[in-house]
Amino acid sequence: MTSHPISKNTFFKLDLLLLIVFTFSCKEENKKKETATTEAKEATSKPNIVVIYLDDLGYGDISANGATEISTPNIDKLAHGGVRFTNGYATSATCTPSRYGILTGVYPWRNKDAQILPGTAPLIISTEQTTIPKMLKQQGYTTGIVGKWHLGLGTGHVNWNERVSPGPNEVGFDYSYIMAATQDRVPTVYIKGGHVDGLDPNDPIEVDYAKNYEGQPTGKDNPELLKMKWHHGHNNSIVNGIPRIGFMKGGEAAKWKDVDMADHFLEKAKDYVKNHKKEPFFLYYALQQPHVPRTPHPRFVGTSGMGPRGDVILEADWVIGEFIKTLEDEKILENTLIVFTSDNGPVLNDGYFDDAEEKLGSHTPTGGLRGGKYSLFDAGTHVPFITYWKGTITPSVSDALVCQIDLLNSLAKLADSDITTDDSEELIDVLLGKSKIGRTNLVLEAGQKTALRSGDWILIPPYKGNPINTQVNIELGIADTYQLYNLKTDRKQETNLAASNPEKLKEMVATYEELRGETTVEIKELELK
Ligand code: NG6
Ligand code: CA
Repeated sequence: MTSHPISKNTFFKLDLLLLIVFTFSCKEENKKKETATTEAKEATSKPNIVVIYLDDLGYGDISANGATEISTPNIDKLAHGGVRFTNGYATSATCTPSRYGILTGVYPWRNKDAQILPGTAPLIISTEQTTIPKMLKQQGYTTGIVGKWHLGLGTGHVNWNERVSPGPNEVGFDYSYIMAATQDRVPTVYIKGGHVDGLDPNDPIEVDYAKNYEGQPTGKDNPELLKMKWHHGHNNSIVNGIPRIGFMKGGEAAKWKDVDMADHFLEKAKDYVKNHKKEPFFLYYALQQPHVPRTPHPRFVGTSGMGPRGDVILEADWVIGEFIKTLEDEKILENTLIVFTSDNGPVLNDGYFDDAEEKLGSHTPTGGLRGGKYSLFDAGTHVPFITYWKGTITPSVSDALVCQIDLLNSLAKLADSDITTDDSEELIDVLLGKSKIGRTNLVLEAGQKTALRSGDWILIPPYKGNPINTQVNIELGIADTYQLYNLKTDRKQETNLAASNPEKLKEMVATYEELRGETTVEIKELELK
């Protein structure tokens, strides 16, 4: 039987077809591979960058840093999957200067206006100045802020019923959804792209920090209206039963609900991620916890057993978990560098009766460091500091000295920008866990007084003033003589070595003087010796 000629031909044709299909699919495959490599290349050269910034969270407030009385599993996941810094610093012991430092890469003590601001203060970042979002924008990033601002708005008198500017949008943020100052300061409204969100034009807002509006109740005169009692300060306008700092009238429909703030900001942060997942983005997500007034959502009330301060830390931890889940769901977690830190150290009673002291138990928000918020002692500025980048950062613990002010030069390096500031140090390898050589020197600030950390040593120059802020019950680090501590051997700053180690003192004073550019009388005396 001879084979059928047609069938032979058909086989031949089939072979050819298969070959063509194979070659084509190989080419397609290669093309796919090529695109994947380019994408991967782009992914590592331009990762999304998220800064998660807590407000008044202490070094010891997270279980990753040793807290045993409170559990923060979501923050711990970042810490255990990334670099957990044991010597990470904010520039300052209060909010406004630290926020100035982290965003501009400039020491806040260089700007006399970088002090805790009222809600009516003008913007303290110059629109000409370098900022992280501005630098990243030049590198093709889209930039956003969600949460606490507290760097001033406008140029003088603000009309809250018109677009408020300059503000975050004028210093580099494409998108902004903020609270102007703090949760305890008026105006108690959210501001979106400069406009008060949900404002009824028939109910205009007025804000004044000097005098009340006629007929408006205050915390001081109307204690019967209060759901939360004030301890010191915080006795002006009442919003949601909470007395605030400053006076405010109108804007009823726009007023925030304190207990919903965490969910509200989370929604905005999640939306931001979803809307920008296809472009490299920078998100500065500034949570309000655990700053006063501490107002956990009812879901979290009583969950910590430590009163509202513990409850809002758990709430913040949950929020962070939800936020990370969003990055995961959108499949961009592996292409996102997350920096987690806090603007300053912890405080218990910061002006309201909220059981923070009474229900603390054996929890130590400072993690055993001395002082707290407002203090030149270490707990004022030595804060939780974590970097996380799934698949890129190898988990480790780093003792390197790093400061939030270093983000500017470091992120510039990461994003291939040559923009830098003099005060910021380029430490991207340290932040990514590839090097453990951090800064040598860092000038720390509290209430516009400064100290020096150099290696393991801390120098606090002599200052006049009360050594303790009795209202918040925190030692400020103020003394009329030099203080010199070695953090390595004396983490609690209990032993002042200034008298016993004059050599080190002299060296530290010289470094401090050089960095600060000023000479105190006492320093001159030292030089004469
Ligand atoms: C203080 C407030 C304090 C807090 C702080 C700012 C009083 C008596 N105390 O002036 O409650 O709001 O300012 O905190 O008003 S920060 O974290 O934003 O710097
Ligand atoms: Ca703060």
